[in-house]
Amino acid sequence: MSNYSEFSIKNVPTIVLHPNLDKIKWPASQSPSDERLTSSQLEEIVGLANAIKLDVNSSEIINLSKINTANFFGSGTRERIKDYIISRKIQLAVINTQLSAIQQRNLELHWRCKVIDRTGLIIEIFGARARTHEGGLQVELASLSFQRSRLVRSWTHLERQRGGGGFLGGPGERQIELDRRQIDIAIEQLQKQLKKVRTTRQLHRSSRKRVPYPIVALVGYTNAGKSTLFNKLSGANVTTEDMLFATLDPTMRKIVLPSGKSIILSDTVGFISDLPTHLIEAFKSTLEEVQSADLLLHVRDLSHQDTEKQKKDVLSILADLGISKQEGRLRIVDVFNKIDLLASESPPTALDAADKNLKISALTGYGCDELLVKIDRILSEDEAIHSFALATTDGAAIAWLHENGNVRSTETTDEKTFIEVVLSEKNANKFYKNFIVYS
Ligand SMILES: Nc1nc2c(ncn2[C@@H]2O[C@H](COP(=O)(O)OP(=O)(O)O)[C@@H](O)[C@H]2O)c(=O)[nH]1
Ligand SMILES: [Mg+2]
Repeated sequence: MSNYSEFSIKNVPTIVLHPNLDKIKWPASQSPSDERLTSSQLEEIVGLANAIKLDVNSSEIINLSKINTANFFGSGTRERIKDYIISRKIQLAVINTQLSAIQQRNLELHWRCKVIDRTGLIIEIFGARARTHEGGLQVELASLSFQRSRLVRSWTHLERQRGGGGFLGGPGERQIELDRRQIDIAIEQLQKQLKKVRTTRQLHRSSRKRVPYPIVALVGYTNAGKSTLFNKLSGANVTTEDMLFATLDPTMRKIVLPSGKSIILSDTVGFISDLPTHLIEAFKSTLEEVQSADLLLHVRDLSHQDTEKQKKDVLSILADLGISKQEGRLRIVDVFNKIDLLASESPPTALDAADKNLKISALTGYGCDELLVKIDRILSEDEAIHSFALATTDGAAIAWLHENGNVRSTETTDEKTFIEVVLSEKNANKFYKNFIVYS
């Protein structure tokens, strides 16, 4: 995954800890079918940390039989991790759970490094990925609500402390009440801004659509292999012009298909299991380009034991965004990845149904050429050659065809311009709707 992103926390030495709380009684509502293997939960959080280029030195499952209110971990674990942090000069600890503000602060004091929890990490990722003004505002809003919820928690804590005459009583309640009011004002302002931005969103979208290439977006679960595939497909033929494009937006690249047709390939954050509800809006805003895509490649980790459940989750989130297989012209195509891991075993049922062109290994490159051919075919499925006779003075229509179609020939007389052009069905309809056509 080369030159992929440039964030300030890039390459920070990091330790990732996944507290396994299975030994603690869970509410009955948590059905056993929702349980995922602890190891795949660890894998997911490491994948998330990698997504923003943290340098993960070490990752570990820590079995807990109870949670320490003040420090989250018991003292034995805390000391052991501290030794590791000091010896390896770790600067960031990511804990895959929800920490209270007090727990976070105490761990930071004890370990002398920055500590963030699952929600904190997800907010970092969304912040790094927010592409539009609206997306940025959404993430800021999520971040403020997160801060506010933690203020409330530490406030109750302080109140308890004062009752016992503790030294934390001093700055307490009043300051926190002020902080809270400030956050509320900021939240209110953000919500107003968001409302304004939303009303002009349609405008933004149509200007984005001016990119004269079809957009193919990679969607799927975290760790499915989207970024690996993105780099594989775009790595082979990156020109200087594409590099410029890549620095402007590292998650979108122009690639050329075997037919010579150019497309924009778009990588996405990916779906995250158990996404905290107050982050859902922010998450959706990272998927804006998905809504204007011409084709979605649903990258699936075929080696994952939950691959079918993951597929359902992804389709339901897409449906939430108003995207479904039946709707409109958008196509969703499953791409079966990590086939290299299955080679020796008997293939699962999902694989039997898979189009043989779409079994790939993003890592080894197996099947990637066939995938490009397949994309080519799907995108040209609804294309047809159209012949138009336009008024020669109708510069706008002629320019539009050049921009949105593949012009095969033109012939100009004083009055009329004859154009033969390959158009997708969508663009042909658009053209008939917006321009006067003589025949
Ligand atoms: N064995 C194998 N590993 C893969 C393949 N594709 C991706 N991976 C690995 O899966 C992990 C997650 O990949 P990544 O592209 O970051 O997933 P993303 O979260 O969907 O963007 C990385 O460790 C990749 O090296 C594949 O085809 N085979
Ligand atoms: Mg990725």
